[in-house]
Amino acid sequence: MGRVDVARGSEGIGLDTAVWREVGSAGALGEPEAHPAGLSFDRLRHLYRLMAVGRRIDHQAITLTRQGFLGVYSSSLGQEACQVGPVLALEERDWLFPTYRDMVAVFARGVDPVEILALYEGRRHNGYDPMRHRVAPLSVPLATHAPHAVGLAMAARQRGDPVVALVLLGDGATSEGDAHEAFNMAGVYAAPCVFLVQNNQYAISVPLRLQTHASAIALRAAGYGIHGIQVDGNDAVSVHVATRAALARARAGDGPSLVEALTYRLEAHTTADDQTRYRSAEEVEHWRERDPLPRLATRLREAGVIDSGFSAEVAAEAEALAARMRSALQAAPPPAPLSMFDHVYASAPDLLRRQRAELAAILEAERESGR
Ligand SMILES: Cc1ncc(C[n+]2csc(CCOP(=O)(O)OP(=O)(O)O)c2C)c(N)n1
Ligand SMILES: [Mg+2]
Repeated sequence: MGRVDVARGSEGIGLDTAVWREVGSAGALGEPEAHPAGLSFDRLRHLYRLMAVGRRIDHQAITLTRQGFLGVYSSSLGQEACQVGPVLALEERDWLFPTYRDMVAVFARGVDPVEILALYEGRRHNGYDPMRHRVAPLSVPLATHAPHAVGLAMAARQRGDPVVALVLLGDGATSEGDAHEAFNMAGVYAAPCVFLVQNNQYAISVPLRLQTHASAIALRAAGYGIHGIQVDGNDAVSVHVATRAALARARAGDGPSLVEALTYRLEAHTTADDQTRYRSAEEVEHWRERDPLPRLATRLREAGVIDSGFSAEVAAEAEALAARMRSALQAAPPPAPLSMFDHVYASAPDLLRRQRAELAAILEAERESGR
């Protein structure tokens, strides 16, 4: 198990308080500090609703993969607070840069899960319109979307457009050169970016201790001269409010932040992974007890924010969406083979044009021979 102690958060303090640690000017993590959350009951209910529905559609995606309707899927079970909390802190004009792990985050941004899953279906490179939702395509190459986000944020700034880019990336992705380049460039140019690292303690089978010898990923912020925060990523209120503060800082021109959200993925890396080969059932159980969804639900119920009627309403909404995913994905016709060449280049290079022509000729010959 990782060396981190995640069991902090604002539990026991109240829903009107968020807790996080900041990297101080001496380059060390400070003590956990409490901040006013300022969330209305409606906002808290919205947070819970998206997390609960997100969990249901995540599970549906796993089932659809087992049934052969998706090629592969990477679940975010247990990471719902990190997925929904930060996204709810975005303004409409902001941009989100997600990874393959972040279907629930993109759903929280308002994108139809059927469109999000087009990537896993292997049907299209990307199923939704990035410009319409201000959500970049799900990045499968680790951290390559981080420099893109910095570029977008810098461009927006030059145009006087108050846009902030929120980049989601994993603990393993922070070992990539692209992450370093993005953190550094964002720091130098005070780009309005927030890098939210979902530290789920594994990069596939590789535990955090083999990714970094540092005691926390947030500490890296000091080396780039940017703001660093470490927050309990299983505490939805804290991760939402901490990201909101980082976004406000970026929007005010005070530069980027690196937010490390401590969490745990309760499912295997993807549907193609066997997690029993690298971690124990006891370890997973330990984290299941810290599951962010029941944790939030209990607090909301105790505070009178939600009741059984509301939970039933959310469950029905989740079931309806899962049913729509099933019918849409099961009924979808196979993609036109030539569409794989679309949207790769603005103007295709010769080699790709030749490959396309070759495939078109093969398809035509097959059609003529009636195969
Ligand atoms: C540039 C690059 N190298 C390797 C891979 C293969 N790969 C896919 S996911 C993964 C682990 C990533 O771990 P982390 O960043 O912690 O994200 P998580 O999957 O835990 O959400 C690796 C190595 C890749 N997708 N891209
Ligand atoms: Mg990870």
